Amino acid sequence: MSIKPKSLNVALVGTRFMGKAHSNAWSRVDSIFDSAIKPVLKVVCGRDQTSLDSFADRWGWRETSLDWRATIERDDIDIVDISLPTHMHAEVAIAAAKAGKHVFCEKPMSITVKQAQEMVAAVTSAGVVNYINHNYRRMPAVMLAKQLISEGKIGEIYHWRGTYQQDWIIDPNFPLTWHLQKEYAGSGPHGDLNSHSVDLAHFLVGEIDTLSCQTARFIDERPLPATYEAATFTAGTIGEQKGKVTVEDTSLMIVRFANGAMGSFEATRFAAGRKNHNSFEIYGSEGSVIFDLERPNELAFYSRNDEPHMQGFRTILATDPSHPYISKWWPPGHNIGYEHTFVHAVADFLDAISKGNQIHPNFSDGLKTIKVLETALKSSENNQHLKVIQ
Ligand code: SOE
Repeated sequence: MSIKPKSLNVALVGTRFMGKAHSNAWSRVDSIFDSAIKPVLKVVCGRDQTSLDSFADRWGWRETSLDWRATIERDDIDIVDISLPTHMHAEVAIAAAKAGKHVFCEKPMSITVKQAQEMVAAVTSAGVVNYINHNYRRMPAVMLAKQLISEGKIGEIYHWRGTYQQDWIIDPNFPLTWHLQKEYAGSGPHGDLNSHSVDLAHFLVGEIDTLSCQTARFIDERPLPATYEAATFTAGTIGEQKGKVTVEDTSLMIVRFANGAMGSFEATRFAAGRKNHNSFEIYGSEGSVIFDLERPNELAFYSRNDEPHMQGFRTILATDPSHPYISKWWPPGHNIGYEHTFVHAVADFLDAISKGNQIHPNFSDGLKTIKVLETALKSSENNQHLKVIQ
């Protein structure tokens, strides 16, 4: 007789783009992965009852609540999923940890290092599983890059080149949403996109020791939003009034890793034609790997140890059952994509709970990323080359 998996009740806080991506993952993970824990989509929390009811109906959340604090305190809630704008992450995560709930939190972790340190202290004191959703680690092609690096296939790493380019706010009439206001987002593409690249660099190359950063803003004022549909990044009707943009529009960062490698990070939302172009190149003494989210199932690999007449970048299609997660999905060549990385993350999160393990990146990993990002903003403000905050 098969043992029925234990079930845990999830409370989701936030119903925009990430609330949608997370709901999709929580609702699919049990069908795809044989997790020892079955997540129950118990309560979704939001600010407007009508849209909450529609969201809950669409995604199968059993209850709705306009009060996230009361929901977190409920004895029948086991996991809190934070899919909110960045400025709310710390308050909700700390409340969830203090209530003894496991915490699945969107990136970037927080607006400040201080907030991130308080989040780490709360989850450490509570002994709960905690995770920051830098989902791109869980693309099989990225996991393959990690495997090749760990196997020594590219040798000692000399260079990291990370770029994360989008173009969804290049229109001056895109409204002044929370993403463009420092008090809500902390920063612009630097926190939103470079946080992903820094996490990947930490995962694949190592810790960052010193850095220099420059940021720039291209559009200083934007129309105030009347309505805004986060899921499609499409500005709804805009108001007559204008407001000041208080974050950067682009960030360029040069770093020295603790292991001696050099790195560059570019984040922008003004690269026309780049919709979600997260890519990295890693060059080592024995070879190189290149990942490009516009071709998410592929990893380019070059080995100096191939016979000279055979040397050249090869494209590995990371859809073989030997590649992470693939055996749970489809036969070779039946590609996977962006949404699957969220399913992988919730599967590993549930696995960590069932085994009493940690999942990475956890809040301590996230704190390291926030330290790099905050140091970079200081570097940009003071035009200095700085050592990353310890
Ligand atoms: C917007 O830039 C955004 O939604 C990021 O916030 C996500 O982390 C990224 O995965 C896609 O683009």
